Amino acid sequence: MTRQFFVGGNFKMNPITRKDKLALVKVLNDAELDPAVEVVVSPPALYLIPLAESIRKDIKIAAQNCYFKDSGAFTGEISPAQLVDAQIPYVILGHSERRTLFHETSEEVAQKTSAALAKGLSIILCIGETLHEREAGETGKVCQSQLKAVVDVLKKAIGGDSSYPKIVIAYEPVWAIGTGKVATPQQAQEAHADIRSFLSKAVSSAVADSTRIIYGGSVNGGNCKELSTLPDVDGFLVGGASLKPEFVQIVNSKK
Ligand code: G2H
Repeated sequence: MTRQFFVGGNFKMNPITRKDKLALVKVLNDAELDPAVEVVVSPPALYLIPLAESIRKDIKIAAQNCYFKDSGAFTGEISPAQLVDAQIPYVILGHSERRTLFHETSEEVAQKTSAALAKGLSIILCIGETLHEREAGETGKVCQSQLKAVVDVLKKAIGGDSSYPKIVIAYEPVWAIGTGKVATPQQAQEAHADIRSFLSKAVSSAVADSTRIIYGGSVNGGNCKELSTLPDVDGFLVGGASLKPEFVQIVNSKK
């Protein structure tokens, strides 16, 4: 099964000025990007619509989070329905910064995933273990339990397994995020193969075969090429390096 390579840029709470944003858009708009790659960038909520209006149309936009309700008294939140209305096609859910700093549980991430899928959004679903969990030999167990929460909710949701083509799983070991400490190719391949094998048992071999599993955690222009050749690595979710011109090199890592 051929899975389309996917590269996401997670700008997190950057860039902080309109000028920075414009410079970044110009780099991307002027770049020669591999047309075979699906490219998605995810700015802070404030910039979603202006970025969608100014960036080239072959680059898609993702929100960095959303709530599970459509509307109501939920100060500070954005709903899946509002993202759809704003023509934003993707949302990142379950990023480790949301799980750790904002105490989101796997059950909440699953609830948001289900609500976002029901509105027609595509999801970049982040999972991954902490250093402590890796050292305790719990990488597989942690990733599976984070993923199982979503699998369980989708089993009961309308549409069920038919939702999986709209989910890209981002394996992001927490110890590699923003630390400059990237997973070795062997660590990444092992974790991705393990996630795929879990999907095969928990959902189906067809879903396991077709679901894109991307790697995130200190990906840059220097390490992307080797990681891109791994059989179960279908792309990247890039943080720090997505704010720099080297993001173009990461998009083109298969070229
Ligand atoms: C992981 C990644 C993007 P960075 O959070 O999601 O960030 O590439 O800065 O480690």
